[in-house]
Amino acid sequence: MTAKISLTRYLVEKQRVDESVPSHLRLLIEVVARACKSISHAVNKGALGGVLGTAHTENVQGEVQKKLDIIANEVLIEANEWGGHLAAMASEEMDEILAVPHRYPQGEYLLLFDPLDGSSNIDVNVSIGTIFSVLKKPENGHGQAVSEQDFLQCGSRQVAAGYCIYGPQTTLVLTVGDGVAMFTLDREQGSFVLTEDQVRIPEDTKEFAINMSNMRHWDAPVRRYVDECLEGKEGPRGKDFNMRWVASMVADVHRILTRGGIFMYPWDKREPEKPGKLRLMYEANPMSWLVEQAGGAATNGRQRILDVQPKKLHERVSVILGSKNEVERVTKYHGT
Ligand code: P6P
Repeated sequence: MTAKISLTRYLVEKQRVDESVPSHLRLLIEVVARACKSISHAVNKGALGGVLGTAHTENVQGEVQKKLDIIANEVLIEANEWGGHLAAMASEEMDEILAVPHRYPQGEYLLLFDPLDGSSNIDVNVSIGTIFSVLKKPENGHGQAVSEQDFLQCGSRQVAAGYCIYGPQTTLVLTVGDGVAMFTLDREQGSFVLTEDQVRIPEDTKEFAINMSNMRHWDAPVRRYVDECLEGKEGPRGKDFNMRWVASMVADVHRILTRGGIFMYPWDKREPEKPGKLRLMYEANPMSWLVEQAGGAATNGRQRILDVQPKKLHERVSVILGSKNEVERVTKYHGT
């Protein structure tokens, strides 16, 4: 019986081998993992915990907040503010950044998160998740207060990224820049245990994920790609495709990391002034880094998502990610 590798042991061994996980970053990841365990517990209670339904408030995105959105946000803030590893946090659920209170030591990291992605699925018992991204606070002179500008870094500058999916299993998926590892929550031990390491996404796939109800609003390249998939064996692709759409990015990305596929939430004509629906800093960037670290690709149709220079904290982006050869095909169609 091989020894179970806990998240803590995985991180300690990484820290020992190549310093890719300095002690404060290890603390940060472990604190986020503990917060995800608490969120998983609240999610799993459902109606029994009185946590379903809306909170009758809206977030910065103008979206109605679910009670669990707010609970998850508060759990992550309370878990991370005292440890001395963070300078500030940013969340999909908060308009402004949140600097660590002065009563606690300030750290060198910035934590961004979507506390509960896919919350439209909460009340119908479909998988949801927490997405997180870690940046280093830029050296901007001693004593200068942390600002939103400090967060506006390309996704290629992330030092850790991951998500925790609350589904049939609660699984934490993490990269610190040398591959992707998956840790499943062992509820008897109360710890995350390594269940997959060096995850690889197949370069080809027969499965695409997109919200088909938006078809009439898509730009031509996306329409062409999906039409060719639908033409199946008789069409230019010479093979039949399957379709999935969970409407939880975490669940769709987890499936792609597990068996391949392509996920698309592209720009469309419904709100032409917005580049897309998904948020760059705490949805697209962490998911894109995970996908690239697993051998996949992630673009906005024209450039690598991790190279997009953010201008605003809550800015949106068009997302095409997953099996490398499929993402390259869609991106090529955008160039023609
Ligand atoms: P639609 C969830 O609200 C989310 O941000 C992603 O998790 C998901 O992929 C997408 O929006 C679903 O959007 O328009 O299909 O409901």
